[in-house]
Amino acid sequence: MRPQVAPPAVKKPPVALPAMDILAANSSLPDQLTSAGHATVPSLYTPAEVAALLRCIEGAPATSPNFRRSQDVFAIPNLLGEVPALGPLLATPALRGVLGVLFPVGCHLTKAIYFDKPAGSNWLVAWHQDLMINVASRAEAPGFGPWTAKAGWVAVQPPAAVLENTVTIRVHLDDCDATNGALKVVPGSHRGGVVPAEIIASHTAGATVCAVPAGGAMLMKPLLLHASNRSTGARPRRVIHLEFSAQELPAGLAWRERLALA
Ligand SMILES: O=C(O)CCC(=O)C(=O)O
Repeated sequence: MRPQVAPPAVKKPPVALPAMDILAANSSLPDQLTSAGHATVPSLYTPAEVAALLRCIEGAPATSPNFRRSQDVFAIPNLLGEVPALGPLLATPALRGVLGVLFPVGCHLTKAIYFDKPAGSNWLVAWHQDLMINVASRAEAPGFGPWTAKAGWVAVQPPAAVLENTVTIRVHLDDCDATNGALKVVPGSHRGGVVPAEIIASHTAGATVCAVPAGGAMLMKPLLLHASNRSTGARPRRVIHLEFSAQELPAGLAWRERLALA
């Protein structure tokens, strides 16, 4: 009798969730964002999708003056303008599903930045809220201001309603915890509106660290107080920071990076 040989084990690739399951798995996100101002989606991208995102970023010619590279920081603002091939890789059914839950009437991308916190770097971010939006050019509109303009970039603080309508999705490309610069947040702090800079330090009791696995995403409202420590470990911390909104700007103002990704 011929010996029975077990067939080689086949490692199945992670299966994408059907649309109904994405909806069910993420149905509590709007409530979490309303109450705590942040939430975690532990597996938004599969390992293969993360690898493809990293290949795309690493393969981009780093000649643009917009790429900010130093020993401590590597950041690419206007990420999808600089590396357009990332758009289709990011717009998976899972991301579209989450956006559908967050913005049932549709939304657009308003900002995209790639951040690396290289191992051993000294980069940290002090407590702050994300108050500014990037616009194509300056135009006076009620409730918009103050303005800043730097190196061809025009930014403005919009009325709180615009910020309240925005959700940031930080896609983590590495496992991230307190040792490699995970974001710290003050849960619920977005509900207090804009906190004057001089009293932010007195509002950080109750801060929590948002650890996120590679392929996961951390979601937050821009008015949430947040910060990040320098990395103390040897692991990188690569993040794609995406901001989405359903908000249209008043006549004369336009989002600088507006893109229909969803
Ligand atoms: O990625 C970080 O560590 C901080 C980024 C941040 O605070 C921001 O983009 O507003």
